[in-house]
Amino acid sequence: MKVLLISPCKDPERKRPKFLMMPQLSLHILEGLTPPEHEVKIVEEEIEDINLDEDCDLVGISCMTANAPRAYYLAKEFKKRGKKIVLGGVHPTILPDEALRHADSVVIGEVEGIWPELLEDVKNGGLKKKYKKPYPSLDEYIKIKHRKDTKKRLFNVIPVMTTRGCPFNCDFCCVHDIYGPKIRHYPIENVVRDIMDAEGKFFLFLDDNIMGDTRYAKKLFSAIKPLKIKWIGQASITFVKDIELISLAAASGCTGLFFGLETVSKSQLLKLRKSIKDIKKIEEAIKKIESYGIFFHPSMIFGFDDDTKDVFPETLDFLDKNKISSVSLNTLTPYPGTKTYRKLKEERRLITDDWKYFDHKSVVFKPKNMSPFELQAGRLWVFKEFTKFSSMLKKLPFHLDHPFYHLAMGIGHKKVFKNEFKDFPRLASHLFPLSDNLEAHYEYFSILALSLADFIPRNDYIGGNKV
Ligand code: B12
Repeated sequence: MKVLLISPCKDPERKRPKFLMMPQLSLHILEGLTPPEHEVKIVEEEIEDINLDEDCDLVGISCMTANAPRAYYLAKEFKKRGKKIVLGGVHPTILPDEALRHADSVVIGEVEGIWPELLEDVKNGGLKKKYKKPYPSLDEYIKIKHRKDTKKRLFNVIPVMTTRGCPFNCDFCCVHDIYGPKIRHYPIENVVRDIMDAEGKFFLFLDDNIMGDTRYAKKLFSAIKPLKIKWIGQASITFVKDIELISLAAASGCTGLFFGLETVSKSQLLKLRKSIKDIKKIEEAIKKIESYGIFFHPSMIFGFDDDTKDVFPETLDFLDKNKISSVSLNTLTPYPGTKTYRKLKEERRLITDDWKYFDHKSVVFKPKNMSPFELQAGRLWVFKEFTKFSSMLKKLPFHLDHPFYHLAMGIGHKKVFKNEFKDFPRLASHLFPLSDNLEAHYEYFSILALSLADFIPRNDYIGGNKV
């Protein structure tokens, strides 16, 4: 059989630059699990076009919520051409019945232990509607082919996984439900083998928290140290409390970590399930992490119920004060399957159910203490201020150990900001009844939004404290 595996982009009209796109891992795992009698082709739509008339028997499409509408469109087109369709990934796992309306079959959750059986079923004409095998063992070594193609993207970074599952159950996150509350590990020898097989130098651990199980993490870092690689990943800020762990991470080549910091609002921090809830302690943790040569990348969320418009200048002051070079700025997004989604739905605060807006940039609900438009514009205002050249240069003396990385990050962020600035009316079009006309006047609306957000009383703040 010929199997076509697709990762759809959110909007084919607005693809991101190829070099900024992180390579896929899930479809390469599917390819690795495919028995040799079948032929596999992988298409990542962010970087290449999809041929709807591709010669194939089965089309497998992976999607998150934001690109689900595009996945459903592609499913419809391939179905019209007589292909069998199977959908998998985060969104079909959360809403399998919705996904089934667009496909012949849905894989709920992880695909290990399912894929060869599913292919047999297609071959024998017995494809089932749903496949589910919760929390499979990760012991089998799956050889990832074609690492060479993926190496050419995003600083040549190669994606690798070492664990799945998350014990935390944050209100706005679906990972706990998808991968389970228990952390499951890949055998360390398989991770080492995967890294060696990839023949690369720079790796990204996709784990939600690479330090989630400290005993495993310590063993892993000791095992990869001799490989002399550089790596980045995601972690919880608690790990700074364990000096042995932080030293081992740094010695094994860790150069940067992504932290879900979420907010600098004192009252909101107390409500979140966070290990460090005090801003001063967070600032000390940042200094400690950086003292080990590890770059600190926080991810912030705007729009919690405790957030007022003050959250925008407060966040910017925090980023300035701590000389942060790179950051993810998100609006709170109530993903289906999360407590946040259920709460906002119950309170009738959702303003759209069009999944394409569920991307952390658009606002899809009514915030408590500001209008949806103020939330959307306020986030963009922080992004604008953060990416000013003057801000980048002011922080440069504090990044003399990695000056090029600091500047490259700054320039990359500026490019993303410019794209989002242009895209603002589309991202906000669902907030206005005249949405059809907005596209034509996007420049005008972007300027309006930014100047509106400029009313935020930034001068009232010094170092994050109102004076
Ligand atoms: C890496 C990553 C990214 C990368 C993706 C790189 C890439 N090219 O794949 C980047 C940075 C681009 C990214 C972007 C975004 N991401 Co992201 N991302 C992740 C992360 C950390 C890991 C995903 C991953 O690769 N896992 C490893 C693979 C092996 O696991 P998997 O994808 O789940 O695949 C398994 C199964 O789902 C299944 N499967 C998957 N696909 C298919 C397909 C078929 C046919 C079958 C049968 C099975 C199957 O088999 C796989 C193996 O078991 C997850 C967190 C997480 N734990 O999942 C968040 C996560 C998936 N992302 C999320 C979000 C919100 C986003 C963004 C909207 C964020 C933003 N601010 O823009 C964008 C959306 C991009 C888009 N496409 O529109 C959310 C998704 C929530 C949701 N309901 O959609 C997650 C869950 C994070 C979170 N904690 O909320 N992301």
